Amino acid sequence: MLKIGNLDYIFDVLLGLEPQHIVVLPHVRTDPDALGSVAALTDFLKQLKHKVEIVVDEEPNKKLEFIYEHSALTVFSDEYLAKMKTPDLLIFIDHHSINRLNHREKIIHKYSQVDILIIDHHLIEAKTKAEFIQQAEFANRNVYAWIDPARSAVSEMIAELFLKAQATIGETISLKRNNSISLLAGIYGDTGGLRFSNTSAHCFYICSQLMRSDISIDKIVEPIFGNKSLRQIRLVAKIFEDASLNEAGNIIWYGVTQKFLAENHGTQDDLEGVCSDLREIENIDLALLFREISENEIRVNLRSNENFDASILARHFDGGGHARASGITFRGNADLQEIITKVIKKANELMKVEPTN
Ligand SMILES: [Mn+2]
Repeated sequence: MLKIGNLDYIFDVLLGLEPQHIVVLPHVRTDPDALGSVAALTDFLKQLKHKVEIVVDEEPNKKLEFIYEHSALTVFSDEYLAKMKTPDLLIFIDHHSINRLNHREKIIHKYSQVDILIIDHHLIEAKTKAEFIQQAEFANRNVYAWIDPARSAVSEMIAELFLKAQATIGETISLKRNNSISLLAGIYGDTGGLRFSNTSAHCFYICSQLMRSDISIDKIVEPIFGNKSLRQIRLVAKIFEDASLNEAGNIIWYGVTQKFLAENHGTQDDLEGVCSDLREIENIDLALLFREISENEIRVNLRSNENFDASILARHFDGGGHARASGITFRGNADLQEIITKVIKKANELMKVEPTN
């Protein structure tokens, strides 16, 4: 598993910057980890006297507002791009690819020589650091990266930056209560509330440090995992009712059409977490939720257990992610049923050759 950079390296890079204009870019469709790590890192940078902007692709889920309520988010538009001031540094958070920026890819093309700093925990496709840096979007600029797929969440990594700052330059940077809330929310999001296999001893240690800010954990758990409307629960019940199983009974899936959502007065936000819930059924090694986003876009969530590496299946269709949680996006005039058929066929094939551990 390739890792690039480390805490000490990125800490020194950040501390060495002259005060400057920084634009922070989390991945498209922000989740608790992207929002929590971006909010806390932005405050870290502001304490170092930088001028920082966070630019997102779309409005985040309102339920997650408690994570970033102390930060200003700008939703990207072409008007914004036209009057945007040239940044001195661009930061990728919780992803390491221009493909995860969606519309904001235009920022990278417009500022083709501005340095990029990356903090991420997703698996790296490239075999070596040299190969990684060779990607077209990184040409003609400096790239500073700390990418560690062994970390549970980028929020865990940003917490480490704060803890290192407290230990070394405590008078300049402090970890505030709202930073701890953002970071715990990020870790809770990516570990399913410290339940997934990415929850390491180190992750527990970081959480214990963040909990010292006197936080009641239910204030984080409730908005992320609870707080569901009856309408949403009923919609999810229909998905469970009609989900399909493969012959071996270890793969479960459901295709959500736009018609289904409209008939049940549902939104894409209602589907957050549903794939993980499907995976929790006994004997299920892989759960897939196919989501018809528009006529030209179908998105697939994949969740698995230790018997199957979902990222291998995702990468086969140009998707990506982690071994237990991955995603695929199909663009172009795609037929939901055709996509379901071909992804499930491949999943069944891989399931046969995948060694279990
Ligand atoms: Mn993450």
